Amino acid sequence: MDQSLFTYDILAEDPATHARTGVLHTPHGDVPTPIFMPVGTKATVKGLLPSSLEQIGTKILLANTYHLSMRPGADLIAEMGGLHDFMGWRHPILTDSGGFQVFSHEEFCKLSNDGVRFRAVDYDGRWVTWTPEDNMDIAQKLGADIVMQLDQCVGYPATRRKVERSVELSSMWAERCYAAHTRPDQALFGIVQGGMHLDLRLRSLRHLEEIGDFPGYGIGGYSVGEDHDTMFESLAPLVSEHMPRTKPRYLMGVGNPTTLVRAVACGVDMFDCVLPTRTARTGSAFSSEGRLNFRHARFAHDHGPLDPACSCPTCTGGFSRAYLHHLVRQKEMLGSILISQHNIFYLLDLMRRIRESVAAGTYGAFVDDWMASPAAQDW
Ligand code: PRF
Ligand code: ZN
Repeated sequence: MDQSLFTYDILAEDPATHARTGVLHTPHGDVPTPIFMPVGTKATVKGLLPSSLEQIGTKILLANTYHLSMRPGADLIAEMGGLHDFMGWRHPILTDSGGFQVFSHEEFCKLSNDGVRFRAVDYDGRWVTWTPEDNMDIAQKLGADIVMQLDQCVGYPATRRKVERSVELSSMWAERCYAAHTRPDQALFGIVQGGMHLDLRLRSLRHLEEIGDFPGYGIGGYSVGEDHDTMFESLAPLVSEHMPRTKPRYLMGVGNPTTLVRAVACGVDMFDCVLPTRTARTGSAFSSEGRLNFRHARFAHDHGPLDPACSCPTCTGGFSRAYLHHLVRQKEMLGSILISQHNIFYLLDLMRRIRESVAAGTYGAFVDDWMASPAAQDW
């Protein structure tokens, strides 16, 4: 299919690392890369207005096919003019297939070559059957700019046999998604699986390249219980040596700041994660000083802003740490809102600084400085 609406221009490549910076063109606007995509699973980034998301620099949002197909349903969203109109977001949107959510309840999930049968445990518990064609039908009704193939993600640790089977299934499903996908104003990305086994990852990638000309590739099956070094052992060679240079590469479900910095150095272009919003709702904030939890009594009398190094509306809006502590302790929704706003800004601003550094050819030094800073702690 003609996907000429989705060209990817690489603007600069860093000389010392595999990082690159570029622009992904979509029907709802351009996305600069590397980019972080805030997660709006149910067609809302919890607690944030679209205008706030714009204000803090969001370029593209992520939503989820599984959740939206359960409620309010893909037909209803199509009737309302598609996801952009429905949620009042005029900029690019990516929808994940929902495979990941389905498999997170493994005991209620039956796989076959033909697709997946699962219990919608987050909703009314009914059994749902999805073929790859069903999944593409939903994705095309929702109408996001970018949609992901149906895939199987396995946790860690897993037997090699199980990972191998997930690669086989995901490849079969990729082929059927590719054939079923017809919207020319929407890009379909394939997803590379293969767990921590580089040879299985390469097999998965080769299958996708044989199927056709995907305009971009997801990298699934990481951040599923392994430690970071285990992840980078296969991720680094996969991305820097084997994935096609001219296509965007999207590392799915990864969003802790240090992992972003390291993955960009391998050549990853896109990320999403619930971490900034989910942890905000427990009072946890990213900061230049590392992780801060506003439940902690040490903030009770603190006049300062959340992060003096941050220029987001929370940090420049006159809200003291003492006030944030009070809101979090009282479970006031404004606490979640203010910290979510800050956490998303923090990642978006980090990505902006990364893009500038890659464009300047100084990303090697950026990574070294980051790793030596208090912000580099693990989440
Ligand atoms: N597949 C899909 N979505 C995902 C993942 C995956 O493997 C992950 C794994 N980190 C997050 N989201 N379709
Ligand atoms: Zn801030």
